Amino acid sequence: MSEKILVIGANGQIGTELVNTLRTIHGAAQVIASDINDPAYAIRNSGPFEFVNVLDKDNLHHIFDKHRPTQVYLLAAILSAVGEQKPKMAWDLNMTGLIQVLDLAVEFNVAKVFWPSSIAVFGPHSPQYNTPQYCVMDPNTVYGFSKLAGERWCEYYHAKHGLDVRSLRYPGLIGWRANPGGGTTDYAVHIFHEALKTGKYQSFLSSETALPMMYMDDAIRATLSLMDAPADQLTIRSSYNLAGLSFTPCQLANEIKNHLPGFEISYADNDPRQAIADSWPKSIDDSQATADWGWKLEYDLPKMVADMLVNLKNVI
Ligand code: AKB
Repeated sequence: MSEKILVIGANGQIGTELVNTLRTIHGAAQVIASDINDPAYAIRNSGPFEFVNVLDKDNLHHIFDKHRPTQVYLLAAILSAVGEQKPKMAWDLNMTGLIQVLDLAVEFNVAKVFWPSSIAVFGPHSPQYNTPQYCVMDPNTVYGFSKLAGERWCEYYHAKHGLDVRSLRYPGLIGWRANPGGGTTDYAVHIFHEALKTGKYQSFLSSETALPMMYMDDAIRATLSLMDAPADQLTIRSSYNLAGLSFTPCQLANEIKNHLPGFEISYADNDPRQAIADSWPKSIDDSQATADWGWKLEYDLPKMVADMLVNLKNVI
């Protein structure tokens, strides 16, 4: 059966990469990109596009009815840093948007739904190192607890409605094709842009703040592997831990210096994103993803930095 795939929130950091990969695999016409804003440059002319506001149920219903998707990726969300500036809006978008899409997926018999969760579901009392799949979870950002509640809704729709919904707890994502939009891990993308443009960067996180991160190629591969896995192999219907690699701003800067020896890093004091980062895990245990659907990371820090610099140099 040929797939018809609807990507909601296609303009974002994950969406622009995912849409292009899905179009390569399934054909451009089979992948409907949608967003509340004009299509991002990276997906503008590569296939069909619809304007969608996930908070507008009639609009969403019309799009489901028109395209009858077999798979839906719901990527529209407000991330951690912006979420703290607009807490009610973040809750509304992240929660109402998800529930409306889950309802429509049930109504239109969508075969599979993907929804991203995050390492932000963990909080200050979660184990900080090698954070397990199941542990204390007390997120203290609106983004974090909207993702945790969203995970519960996903598991609930799977249990009550038989909806095949799948999810990953993404670490911070690093890619050269698109910019991140308002997260705590954004420094790890901005640093590359500034290293190439100006040769220096001021990190808003302190030099020793370790966080789990992942190169976009690995993140897209993880997403598609999870979506391709046989349903009966999946033991987690909330969201799978995904580890990536853990490093500090200082370690990332040192790796960049191996390619750009004159690069200079400095560190800002008192950025509100520091407290968010301090409440998140430093490393993650993703052994369940490996056991259930064979997950294996490909990009370590040196490989990621080399690939980022080579590709970004050609587009900025
Ligand atoms: C953020 O920093 O908010 C996101 C995330 C880790 O989910 N990149």
